[in-house]
Amino acid sequence: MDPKRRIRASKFLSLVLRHDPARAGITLDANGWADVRALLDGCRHAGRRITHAELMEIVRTNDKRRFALNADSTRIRASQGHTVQVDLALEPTAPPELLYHGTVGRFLPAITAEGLRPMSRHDVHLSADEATARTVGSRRGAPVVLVVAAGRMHADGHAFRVTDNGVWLVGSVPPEYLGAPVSPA
Ligand code: HQG
Repeated sequence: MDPKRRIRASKFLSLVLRHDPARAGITLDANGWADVRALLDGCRHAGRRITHAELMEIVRTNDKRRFALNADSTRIRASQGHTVQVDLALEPTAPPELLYHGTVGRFLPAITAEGLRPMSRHDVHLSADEATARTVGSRRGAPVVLVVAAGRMHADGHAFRVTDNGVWLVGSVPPEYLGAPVSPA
């Protein structure tokens, strides 16, 4: 599959499976799963034809493993990033001592004052390593990476979950758990 076409298709799938299932005329179940056949039919009707083989290739090769299939590959969901209400049914999990959040300088005054908030998504998204956080931040400009005292938060009773693709989720991060921005390597 041509890389440009693959990225375009992957972005459309993220839109449908995270934010706007109606765009492909489908619904997600309570846990965010869509029927693969219905999704492919819906994409075709929306003028965004993706073959079954292409979908499997996208799931397999996606750089951030954004999509997950169920055991018999009849259902698919986005592993994180939703704005539509879904329950990913992930178990609370003890996080590593430190997690990282990539953002940009213009958000720092608000983040320093009120901590990290989920904004339009369900949860604050945190990365297990600094390099990934830097990439996340760079979507919006010159990246700034914040260290989150996840171990201390967990000890204080905050519930963390980790998605199928290794992104850490937490409802919010109060300012007292945020360290000073990490300087670029
Ligand atoms: C910022 C992508 C002001 C926050 C990524 C971020 C990730 C605040 C933005 C996933 C704030 C929200 C999520 C506050 C947080 N005041 N700004 N109190 N608290 N912010 O896109 O973490 O590539 O909803 O710093 O890789 O950037 O799409 O969250 O800049 O894993 O698969 O508000 O989405 O995944 O932005 O990204 P987002 P995010 P994909």
